[in-house]
Amino acid sequence: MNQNQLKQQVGQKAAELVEDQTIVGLGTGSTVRYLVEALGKRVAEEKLNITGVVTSNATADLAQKCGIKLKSVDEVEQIDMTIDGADEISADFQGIKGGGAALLFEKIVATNSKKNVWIVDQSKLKKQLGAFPLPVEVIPYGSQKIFERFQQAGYQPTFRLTADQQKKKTDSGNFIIDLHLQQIENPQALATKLIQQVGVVEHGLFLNLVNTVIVGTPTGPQVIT
Ligand code: ABF
Repeated sequence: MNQNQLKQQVGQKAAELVEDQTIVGLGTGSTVRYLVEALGKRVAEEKLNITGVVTSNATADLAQKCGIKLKSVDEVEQIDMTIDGADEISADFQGIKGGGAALLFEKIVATNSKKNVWIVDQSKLKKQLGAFPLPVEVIPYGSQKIFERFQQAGYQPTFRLTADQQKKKTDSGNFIIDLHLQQIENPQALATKLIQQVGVVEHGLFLNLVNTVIVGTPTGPQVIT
């Protein structure tokens, strides 16, 4: 099975977990695309009655196309379950997210959810975090100063760029600086250090947040809780 088939496998498996009359956080990325399409099918065919809370403009557009009712995170009491992708998951269920530049809204939705489920293909499972560049969302004003401080700290920073080599803007109009750390010995310590930097809005270390991981494998989806 290729990577897309594994993504489809877990997206469809996660859609089966969604209960009627619930509020579902919908993440961002190509794996979540399969989830949203599968949920749209259930809404149309089974009359599944759910409300989606999105984490990016891209997911909002897709969910609307799939006929899923949407509300903002501030319009719901609490989210029953959020299903999202991830870029890396360590053996102790810590994660790096933000490859899709949606980490801020993803973390807002995740921290307002009763339960978080990540859907990934096997390639995302790592012993330790860090091989995937860690995204850090920064406000534009003063971002060059933050970038230089990250350089001095040895974090090997790069600004996330668009196809035409402009600094990419997130849905909130911020920049992303990716830190090429290779390995992160102490994610909690790094998370604390990053968030203390004035001008840093949020980072892609998702720690102690996920409850269930669904992993796509050639023998079928593995649900790990
Ligand atoms: C999103 O899922 C992002 O945080 C992360 O980058 C992405 C993984 O993307 P994909 O499913 O396309 O591999 O939550």
